[in-house]
Parts: sequence; C-alpha cells; structure tokens
Amino acid sequence: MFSSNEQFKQEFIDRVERMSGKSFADSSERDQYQALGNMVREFASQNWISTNEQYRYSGTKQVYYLSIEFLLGRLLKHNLLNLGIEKIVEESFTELGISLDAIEELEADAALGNGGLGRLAACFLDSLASLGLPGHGCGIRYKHGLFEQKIVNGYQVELPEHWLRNGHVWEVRKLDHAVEIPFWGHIESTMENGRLVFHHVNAERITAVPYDMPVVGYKNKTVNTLRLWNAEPSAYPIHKDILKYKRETESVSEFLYPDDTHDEGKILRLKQQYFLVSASIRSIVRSYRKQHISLQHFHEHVSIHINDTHPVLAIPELLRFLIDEEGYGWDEAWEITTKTISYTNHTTLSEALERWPIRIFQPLLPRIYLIVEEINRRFCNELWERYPGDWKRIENMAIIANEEVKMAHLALVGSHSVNGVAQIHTEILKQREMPLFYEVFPNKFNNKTNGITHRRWLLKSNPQLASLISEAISDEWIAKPEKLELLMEYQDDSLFLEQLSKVKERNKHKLVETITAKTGIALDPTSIFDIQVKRLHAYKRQLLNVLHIMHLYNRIKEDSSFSITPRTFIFGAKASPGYYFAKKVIKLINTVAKKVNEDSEVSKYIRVIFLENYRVSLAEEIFPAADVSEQISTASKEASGTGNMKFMMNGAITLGTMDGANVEIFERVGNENIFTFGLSADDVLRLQKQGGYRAMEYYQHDRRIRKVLDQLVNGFFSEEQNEFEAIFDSLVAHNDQYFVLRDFSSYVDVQSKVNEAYRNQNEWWKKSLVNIAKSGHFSSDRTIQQYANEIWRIRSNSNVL
Ligand code: 26Y
Repeated sequence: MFSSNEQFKQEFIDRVERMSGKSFADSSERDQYQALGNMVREFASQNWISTNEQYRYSGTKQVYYLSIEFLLGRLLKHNLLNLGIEKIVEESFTELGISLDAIEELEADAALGNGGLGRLAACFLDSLASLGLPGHGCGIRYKHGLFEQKIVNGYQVELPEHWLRNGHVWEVRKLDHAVEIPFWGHIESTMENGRLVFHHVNAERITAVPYDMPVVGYKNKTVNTLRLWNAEPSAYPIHKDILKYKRETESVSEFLYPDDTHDEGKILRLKQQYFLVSASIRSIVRSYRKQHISLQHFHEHVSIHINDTHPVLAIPELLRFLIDEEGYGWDEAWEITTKTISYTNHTTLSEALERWPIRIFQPLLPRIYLIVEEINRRFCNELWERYPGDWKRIENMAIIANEEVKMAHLALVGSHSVNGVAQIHTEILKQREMPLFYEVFPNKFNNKTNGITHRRWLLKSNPQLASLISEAISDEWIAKPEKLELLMEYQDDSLFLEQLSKVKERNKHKLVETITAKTGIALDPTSIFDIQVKRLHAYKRQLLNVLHIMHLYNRIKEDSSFSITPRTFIFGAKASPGYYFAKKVIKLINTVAKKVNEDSEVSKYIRVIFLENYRVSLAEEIFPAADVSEQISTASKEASGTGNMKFMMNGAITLGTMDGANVEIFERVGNENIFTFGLSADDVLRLQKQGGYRAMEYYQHDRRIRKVLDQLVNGFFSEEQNEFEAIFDSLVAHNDQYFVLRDFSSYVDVQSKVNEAYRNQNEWWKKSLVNIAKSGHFSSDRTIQQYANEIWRIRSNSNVL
C-alpha cells in the first residue's frame, strides 16, 4: 500500500488534518496517534476481508478460543511489525520529526486479563494468525481492565483503569451482529408433535454487541478476529425500573474480576461467564450457517476451546442450542458437543477450582441448570454401571454435589480433550488432582506445554538482541524459532559473547533511566539485575526472595569483610484487592527496599526496587534487562509459568525450583545453565500428605531464619510493631504452608552460587547464550502447532492465500 516514504507521509499528513480538523503543524501527538492507528487498521482491513472470505469459501475448519481474559497490552508497534510496515513508518516519522516511541506511549494497554492465563490467550492469538491458522478469540470487552496500582507509603492502592477513555482505534463495533442473552425467568415445557419442548419465559434479556479486533499474522496476509462482547440494554426490556435495568445490564461487561478466590460466589461473575459463552456460540453458529445447513457435522468444521473452566458453560449452552433450537435428540447433541469442545486446566490449586452454589446458578440460568442436571444424571448412571455400589467415588466425581455445581467436573465430562500446561502439571493432574477422572477417561488427558510469542517478547521488545541474532544466524528464526538453536555454535566465540553482554548492558541502562525517572533512585547498571515479576501470590513466594534480601542485609551489617557482587533486586507484582496476605508482602518489600536503599553501607552492594503498576508494556522493558529470573514457586504449585520463558528468551538465567515449565527449561539448557534449588514436587506432595513439616523447628534452629523473622515483629523497620505479624504467623504459627523456611537454606546457597558464577563473565554470557539458543521450543508457535495437530485438527490456510 505504501510504496515510498513520501507516499506514506503525504497520506499520513492528509489523514491527520482530515481527522483532527487542524493543520498538521498544529496537530497534537494524540491526533497523530489516532490517524496512524486508523491508517494501520484500514491497511489490515484488506487482508482481514480476504482472510474471512477465504475461510468462508474454502470451508476450512475454524477454531474459537473462548477466554474470560485476553491480556493484549499495546497493539500499535505489534501490528506495524506484523504488517511489515514498521520500517517505513519509523523512517517517515523521523523525517517528519515525530518519535514513534512517544506516539506508542499514548496507547493504553488493553489489560483485559490478570496474568498468565490472559497473556497466554494473547500469545496464542498471535501464533494462530502468524501460522496462518483459522483461529479466533472470543472474550469480553470490559470497560475497566485490571486495576491500576499505585504504591502509597509502601501499600498497594487500586485505581480503576480506563483504557477506553480516548477510544480504542483497533476495534470495530458490529451492531448488526448483536445477540440477545436471557437470564432469570423460568422454564415451561409443552408437548409439541410428540416432543417435549422447553420455553424460557419472563427472561430478562441483555444485548451482547460484538466489537471486533483484527489479529494480524506476521507478514503472511492472514488477519483473524478477536471478538469482544459488550453488554447493553435490550431494545425490549421487561424490567419496570428502566434505569436500574440499564445499570445492571451494563455492569455485566464493566469490570474484569481480579483472580481472587476469596470473592467466590459472585453472581456477576457467573453472569459474565454465561454472557460470553452464549453470545459466542450464537455467533459461531451464525457464521457456520453461511456454509452449512445442518449442524450434524458441526464438530468437523468447528472446534471450541475453553481456557480454564470460566467458559465451561459452552458445554450446556451448545447442548441447549442443539436440542431446544435445532430439535436434536440428547444423544446426538451430546456427541456433537463433546466432539466440538476441548479444555485446558491452568491450576493445581484446589481452592482455585470453580464451584457454583445451586442457589445462585439455578435461578440465574434455569434452562442451563436443567441441562447440567441431566448431564450429571447420565454421568452418575454410567459411573454406577462401572463401579456398582461405590457411592463414595460417584459422589466425588459428580458434577453436582453438596448443593454445588463443580465446573471442572463438567469440563472433564463434556469435552474430548483435557490438557495441562507443562509436563509436570499434566502428570500432577493425572496422578494427584484428577486420578478418578483419569481412570475413566485416560485418552482425554494430554499435555501442551505453554509458550510465548517470540515476536512480541524478543523481536519487538528487544530489537538489539534480535538484530545481533539475525546477523549471526540470519533472520530465519523469526519464522522458525527452533532455529535459535544455531546460536549454540557461538558458545566459544568471545567476540559474540562480548556483543551479547553489550546488548544486555544497553537494555539495563534503558531500564535504569525509566526507574530513575519514576522513583528518583539511582541504580548501578553493572550490578546483577535479579528480577521477580508476576502476580503476587503466597505460592509464588515473593516472600522467600525478600527474606533472603533481609538476610543479606544482616550479613553485610554483621561482617565487614563480607562482600558480594553488587545486585539490584527488582520486583513487580499486583495483589488482588481482597488478598490481605499478598498486600502485606508488597508492604514488606517496600519497607525492606527503603531500609536497604537508604543505608549507605548496604546499598553499596544491594538495592531493592518495587516497580509500580506491573503490566505488559512495562514487562517489555523489564525482560530484556534481566540477568537473573526468579521462578521460585513451591514445587507442584505453578502450573507452568510463562514469565520464565520470556526471561530465558532474553538471555536471563533462571533461578528456580523444579516446578512447572522450569523443569522443561532445565531439561533443555542442562544443569550448568540454570540454578535450581529446594524441595521437589514429590517432596512437597509427600510432606503435605503427612500434614506438612515443622516450621517452628527451622525458626528455632536456623539462626539466620530466627534473626530475619524476629526483625519482622520487633520493630526493626521502625514501623508499627504488628505490621508484619500476619506474615510471621503464616510462617510460624500456621506452619508455613508454602515451605518458605524449609527451602530458605537451599535458596541462600543457590543465590551465593549465582554470585560466584557472575564473576566469571565469559562463562556467564555463555550460559546466557545457551538459554537464548534453547528458548525456541518455548515459542507459542510450537504450542499452537501442537494444539492444531493433536486437539483441534485444523490446518494452515497459508498455502491457499
Ligand atoms: C475463577 C477465578 C478465581 C480465577 C481467575 C483467573 C482463577 C484463576 C485465574 C487465572 C489463573 C492463571 O493465570 N493461571 C496461570 O496460567 C498460566 C498459563 O497457563 C500458567 O503459566 C500459570 O502457571 C498459572 O498460574
């Protein structure tokens, strides 16, 4: 479309003037952002239309990825890069005296997700499109994404997020594709032509209006769709109080729920889940109907994937549609449904498994509840035939039990594939978490180790490293990330290792500038950048990291001959607003940071930074600047982790437990290129069975631990005496559920190994290089290709275009 810089500039200037009604000279950066965004979207539209047409005419099987979260971040540069017009835009802007970086800053992060699960969905969309696969996202267009975090006096304060304040250039409202979703009311049944027919009467209807976003593949002309649903009042409300109805309706897509297991049972969350599922299935069927009349072969043309159990109502909803609206009998509808739907589990934490009390579920979704009851009845009958008399087993496996609907059981029974997100996680699901289901459905279980898009997390966010790599091994790795392995040949090339270290140094300088501008704290870019960024959760053990920092503080104070390689500890983490313990840990990190940074003796060696408002756009600056990647969850608790992969791909060395995907990183890079420590998953699961270990003994017998823990409660931080009592109690009085004290000594030892290793710079950069070289396996292109081949059975259309 843009044959030259001149042509692009002319069109851009015209566009700015037309849209803003100002002369170009008077236009603001925001005017320029809006104009550029519109131009890029229009540019993508040509391929968007042709991709859709091609899908329609070829009748290729389509996959729909249903997710309550899509953590997209910014899209401008990502789209420029994938459309292959980044260079022309960048050069033209330079000629016009505009900074593309400054323009990019005007785009709000689309933060429609909490963390790993939502970001995985975003990486998957990029890989689907970049592999030319017919896969689309379905989600909710939350008015407010994940809250904005401020740190005030060391405490987290949450502010509502407003990503739509200035509009969102990438979305297109499709009012003509709106659908109506019924809630409440009751069900009446009548006999019609010898069939029992169900009617949902007195339902309150909410209109779901789709907003579509183009998902641009990397230089391959494929543009898929992310369809986000907005909740709006119906044109035919039955409600008497119209204002109340409007408020209640709009609240359905108002907020993203923080991943907080504490506020379970919130009716609005269930409403959101059904809203997403019902709207998506209606629109999927509508699009299917453009090519096929009968739904009998639906599963041969459509796959629906549910991202964790949040969209699991897709199962009863598809059944409902087939039975109530299409007249299928139960058995046929069941076969079509289960063959269409596949499910990913993202957690081993039993408290995070969703359950809904019947008293909430039944009145809100009366027809869906009847269908779930019928699924349950039939499933329990089958179990009874297989295990006659084994009441206990049947009760444990039932979908409805103890006045609750168990969403994971519904997903296991109503789908044809169930996958975990790393090898160890899938094994834990099979052997420990869901062994009864594994016994009944051994063939459903499979593993799909997570991945990340190397286009965003290396090519876009670390352009200097990307260039260095391409100069060495050509840019083939962009299309085939496994080619990064060719870098192994450079292990003994000291010049290359030197260049690698220089890239890291420049990235560290850049991050230091950002941090200093925000906090006023000066940092030493030659120190080791040791980083832990992720949601704050007890199992992720940010606490272990901070206890170790306190220990280092004590060592430096106690022993004047103690010296270490200077280290900068960087944290970024949001805590769920209702998660008391997690918020205390944030306060502790900030308190320790202040004490350390203000002590001239200690801050010669260590500094501690808590980065406010960790989010995708900040993450893009952080990963390229990391030397050490902290992945220190209690073994068996982190399903996979994906931050670990982003660090690795940017040349940081993992310091971690043998948990989640760390295990597979270990297998690939080998013992000498990763620092592991702590209990294994088997150790943890065994100890847990025995009721834990004796944390008190570690407090009593390990002098280092006692000192650090006493400092939590003896006013050492000149804070209120009982500020950190809850943390102290979790470790000592409540017997340290997450094995923090148990792993402390091992963590201290491995940290000192890191310290030693960094002294041998040549060896360090070799480790870094091996990590980059082996990271291709963790590209989400590999993951998506496995889903496509083994679960969805879809094929690329790129040869057709
Ligand atoms: C239902 C509600 C309480 C809830 C909402 C969101 C529960 C959980 C979540 C999010 C979970 C999540 O992000 N899990 C993470 O998924 C990643 C992608 O598979 C994994 O890498 C990571 O280990 C896992 O914690």
